[in-house]
Amino acid sequence: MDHGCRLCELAMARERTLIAIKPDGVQRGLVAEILGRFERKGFTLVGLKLLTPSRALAEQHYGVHRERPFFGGLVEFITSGPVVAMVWEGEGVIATARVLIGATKPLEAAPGSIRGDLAVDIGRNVVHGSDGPDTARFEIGLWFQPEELSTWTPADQCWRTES
Ligand code: DAT
Ligand code: MG
Repeated sequence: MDHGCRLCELAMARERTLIAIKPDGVQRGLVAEILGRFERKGFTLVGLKLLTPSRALAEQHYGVHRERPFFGGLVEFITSGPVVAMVWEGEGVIATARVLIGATKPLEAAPGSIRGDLAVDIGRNVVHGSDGPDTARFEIGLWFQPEELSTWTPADQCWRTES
């Protein structure tokens, strides 16, 4: 799809991903720590709310894992308390957020990544991030109404990106 034209550049710059601080991250008081890593990196926060997900939301969100043995426990966990759902924007944000988050198994996650620094158990890996453009679009639509997202440009954007 990307053939280097101005429209593609604009679409890439407006790329968005769904990041969620799971109940363990909220309970452990890690909201500012996790949110701050995306903020300090230079991405733009365009959606933010705290909610305890319904079972229906959780089952849709993790629908691709429906047949896996851990699905029931995963849904129980993600619905067990408040989650901080966020939408972050920026060029390459989907893939780069996954790097910032680190591997699914925290013991294998690189030091410096969120899971590498802050978690030890795959069932308590503190944060979710969309894994690709189609997933990101689906998950953002699932967690947020369009009017809950703000399209804006930080006043210092020219100090973050050259163009
Ligand atoms: P990720 O969250 O890194 O995208 P995933 O989409 O494969 O990982 O799985 C979603 C979540 O399900 C993951 O964050 C933790 C849980 N999970 C995945 N594999 C698991 C397993 N083998 N045992 C227990 N929980 C697992
Ligand atoms: Mg995933």
